[in-house]
Amino acid sequence: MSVKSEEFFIQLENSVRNFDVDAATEVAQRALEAGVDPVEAIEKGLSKALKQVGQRFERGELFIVHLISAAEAMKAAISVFEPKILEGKMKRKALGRIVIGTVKGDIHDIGKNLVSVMLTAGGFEVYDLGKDVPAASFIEKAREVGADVIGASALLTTSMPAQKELADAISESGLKTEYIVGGAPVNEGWAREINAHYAADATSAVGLVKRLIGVEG
Ligand code: B1M
Repeated sequence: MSVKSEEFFIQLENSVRNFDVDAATEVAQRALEAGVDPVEAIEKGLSKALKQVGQRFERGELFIVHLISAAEAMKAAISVFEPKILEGKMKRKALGRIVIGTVKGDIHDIGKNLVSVMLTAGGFEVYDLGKDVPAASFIEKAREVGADVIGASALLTTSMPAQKELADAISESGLKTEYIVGGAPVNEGWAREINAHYAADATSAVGLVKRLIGVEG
């Protein structure tokens, strides 16, 4: 990682920490112009800051309005990076179909959106159902499009049981789809317990999906 990239990561981190949408947008644009890798910028700058904001919220130093403003700054920068991430990476023929969403009771969607973008950039056809999605909607969409994989994100310990409900719904549906889960409180052990596969971040989700459906590239 170059010194130049490192400087942009710090500026991006600061823009989210300061809840500054304009700065986040402007730094993201300058970072792209300077040739900084957008995925690295999201992981090493923006995500790092949002995690810190979350920790301060947990300690009672910040309020919900701060979480919302920090998320807005992060989203603004991501919308600058997104076209670059997708540029030139879309394969002509889709490697597979994925239905993805954030589970019922959970409205966190920044991480899930990143996973969707990375899977799209990785050559998959992605059907993103959004947030607060009931298990039945995942099943219905997966059946409709002939999905190879269903992916469910959960950011709350209280919404993790909805990942299990979806695992049960998939097995009851008779669908032959693979099931992957992720999100900050989720781990390998939980995934194993509910008969799912686990990806820690958006980049590893792409590798996992490729392995699961046996495609190269
Ligand atoms: Co909330 N929130 N939040 N929040 N929020 C957390 C999750 C929390 C940990 C903060 C804290 O207290 N430290 C805490 C949960 C505690 C717990 O359950 N143990 C919390 C809480 C309590 C809440 C509310 C209940 C607060 C309240 O109302 N009192 C409320 C819940 C509302 C609801 O969902 N019903 C709430 C609301 C919100 C906002 C709306 C304000 C906002 C979300 C905005 C949005 O998403 N559009 C928000 C935010 C921003 C956060 C934090 C600060 C940041 C989350 C984030 O976007 N991270 C978060 C703190 C934290 O996570 N440490 C927090 C960046 C993102 C890139 O990372 O989502 O982890 P992440 O995604 C990663 C990986 O996890 C993985 O890849 C992604 C990219 O690498 N991944 C997958 C994610 N999904 C995947 C799926 C996969 C594979 C990998 O396959 C399918």
